[in-house]
Amino acid sequence: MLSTGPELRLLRLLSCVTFVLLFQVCDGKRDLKSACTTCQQITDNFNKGFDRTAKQNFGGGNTAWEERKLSKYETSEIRLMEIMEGLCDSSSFECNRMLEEHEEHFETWWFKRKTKHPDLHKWFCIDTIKVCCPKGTFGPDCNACVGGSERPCHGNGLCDGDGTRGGNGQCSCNHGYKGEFCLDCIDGHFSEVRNDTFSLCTECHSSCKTCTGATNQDCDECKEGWEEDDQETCVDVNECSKDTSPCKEDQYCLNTEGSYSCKACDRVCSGCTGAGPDKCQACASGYQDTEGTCTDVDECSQSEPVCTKEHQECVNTTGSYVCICSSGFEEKDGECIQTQQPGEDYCLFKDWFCSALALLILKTHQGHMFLF
Ligand SMILES: *[C@@H]1O[C@H](CO)[C@@H](O)[C@H](O)[C@H]1NC(C)=O
Ligand SMILES: *[C@H]1O[C@@H](CO)[C@H](O)[C@@H](O)[C@@H]1NC(C)=O
Repeated sequence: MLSTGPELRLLRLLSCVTFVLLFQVCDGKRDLKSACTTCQQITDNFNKGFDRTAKQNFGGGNTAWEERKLSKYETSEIRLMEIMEGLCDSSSFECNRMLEEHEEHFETWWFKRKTKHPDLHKWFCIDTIKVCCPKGTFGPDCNACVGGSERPCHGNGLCDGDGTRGGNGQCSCNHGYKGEFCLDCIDGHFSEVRNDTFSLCTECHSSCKTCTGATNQDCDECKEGWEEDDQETCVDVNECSKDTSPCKEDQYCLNTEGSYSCKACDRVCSGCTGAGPDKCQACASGYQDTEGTCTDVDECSQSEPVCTKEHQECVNTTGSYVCICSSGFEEKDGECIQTQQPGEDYCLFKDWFCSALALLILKTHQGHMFLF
């Protein structure tokens, strides 16, 4: 026997590797799904083209001759070609490849199958080239989705691979539902209606963690930030009314439904009970209480002077004050000294100039003395 087995297998492996590189078709699932999407686009575009060419060629008031010509066009190769031109975007590689590969099927359908199989998607994508499955089914053999093909996932989720030759038929449930069949309710939802094939989950009241009905009296357990009152109803906890505030010293507490927030006090306050300069517990330094509101203190007009050095002046600022030197004085080493007049600069220069000149004369004399 010739060893065709291993050779064939090697050949198949090689061609598969080539395909992976060229088209990535060996990596099954995703591409099986996308092949169906591509096919669906093609048949959708075919139907659009079919409608377009129909409108184009009905003018109204046709003569018998024109009508004969039209009815001929309706089923003509020319019309088919016109429709075929609009099936793929020139940029869509997948689409053009599929079309090229199966072009003859369109002619077959157009001339021979159209009347018996009017649904092109079903005839072409599902039954002929087998890249799609009927709705509610999935995978190579078009098996029913979890929950059945009539209402996959019992109408509460998406079936993986639904309508394609790919996927595994498992459900990913819509929000509110869980479980293999999407019949169970997630926490925070309760079951309003439920039997073997139907389930309706509705969101609990915002105060409930789990519940049996829609109001805050139907909670099994209160959510964090809510507590049961004596009627077993979940009511908001006022975090701000507790003995110790949950907020920092320079913040006030604001209660909200199921929670609270901390807001910064006005800057004129040292601690506060709310927003604004009139909600201070005490005034910040540099501010004083005037009729229940904290206002800026003018430190400069206090009986006890705050800027005490000689030639110093006080300037009031918001929340504080600064000491500056009076005009004609400037700050030097923490003291206010008199600003120098322009004339004195020259005087200084003159002194230096004279000393230098004197030194030069002396040196010259020494030179002479050395020379002689
Ligand atoms: C389940 O409930 C739905 C909705 O109420 C109903 O239409 C359906 O007939 C019920 N099925 C069974 C098996 O009871
Ligand atoms: C400082 O003084 C007080 C009191 O007279 C005023 O109300 C402030 O507006 C003032 N602050 C500044 C920056 O001038």
